[in-house]
Amino acid sequence: MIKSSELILNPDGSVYHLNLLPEHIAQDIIFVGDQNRVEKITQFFDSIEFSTQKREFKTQTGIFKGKRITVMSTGIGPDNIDIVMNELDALVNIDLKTRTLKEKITSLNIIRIGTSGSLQTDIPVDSFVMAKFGLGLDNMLRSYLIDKISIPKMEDAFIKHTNWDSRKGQPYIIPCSEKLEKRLESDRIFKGITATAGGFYGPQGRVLRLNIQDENLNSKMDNFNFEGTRITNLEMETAAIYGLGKLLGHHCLSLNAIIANRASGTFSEDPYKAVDELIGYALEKLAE
Ligand code: R1P
Repeated sequence: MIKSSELILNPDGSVYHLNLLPEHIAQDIIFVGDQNRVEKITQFFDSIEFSTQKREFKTQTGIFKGKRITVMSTGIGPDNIDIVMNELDALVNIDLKTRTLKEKITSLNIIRIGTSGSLQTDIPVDSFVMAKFGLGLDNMLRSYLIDKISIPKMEDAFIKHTNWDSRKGQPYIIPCSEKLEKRLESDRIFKGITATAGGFYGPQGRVLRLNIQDENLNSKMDNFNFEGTRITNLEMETAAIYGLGKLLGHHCLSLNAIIANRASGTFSEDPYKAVDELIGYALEKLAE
């Protein structure tokens, strides 16, 4: 039995941060960072059966073209992903009344629709990127046992290529769900490695008033190439989603609208349009 200090439930029996009961979520779940993006997606639904919000975690479940889908905001960063993935998993794989593990694992399909900065000059603003791999620079996942799901050969090549300072922890690389990759891919999407940072400024190489540990990291990431796969973009959730998804038995895929190009120093003139287009793209693919 899992103690009440470890799996915290609200008085109505819902999971602590997400405020959800098992019946509130669908098997197909869309993650967004920004809570205001939830309704940008559900506005296209035929009906909405459930809405709630606690802190940055806003959830709506409804029907899009006959398919039941949950849309949920995760807020920013891998630390939030730790909360969202564990609590979502508890909803399907732990009996919340008896606080015991269920015998049969239920696998969720989790698709992130995010915004991100491109690291490559030829991946322009307003394009879409699919993360074939998540590269975690953030360390959150290192609290778990990840040796069986990560890709040491690729990680070692990255560590060597960037001369990574081990005091910052050890980067990890996790693949996406091939099942969802096939379901959501097309010619118009760039594929590669999405790097996930544990912060927005220094951890992503931005200098305002503080010097950073490695000011050349982004350019070293630009030209990292592992057997033909390169790092396409930098954001703050994908690798953490992939890692916890793989460990818990869920299928995960991350799509990002490129709103900034860090290599050329440009920012989209209409970032909302790119995000809206990616939402339309992903919804249609999910409904197929
Ligand atoms: C930073 O501004 C946030 O935007 C990106 C980053 O991953 C981070 O969460 O994604 P979202 O727009 O999905 O939040």
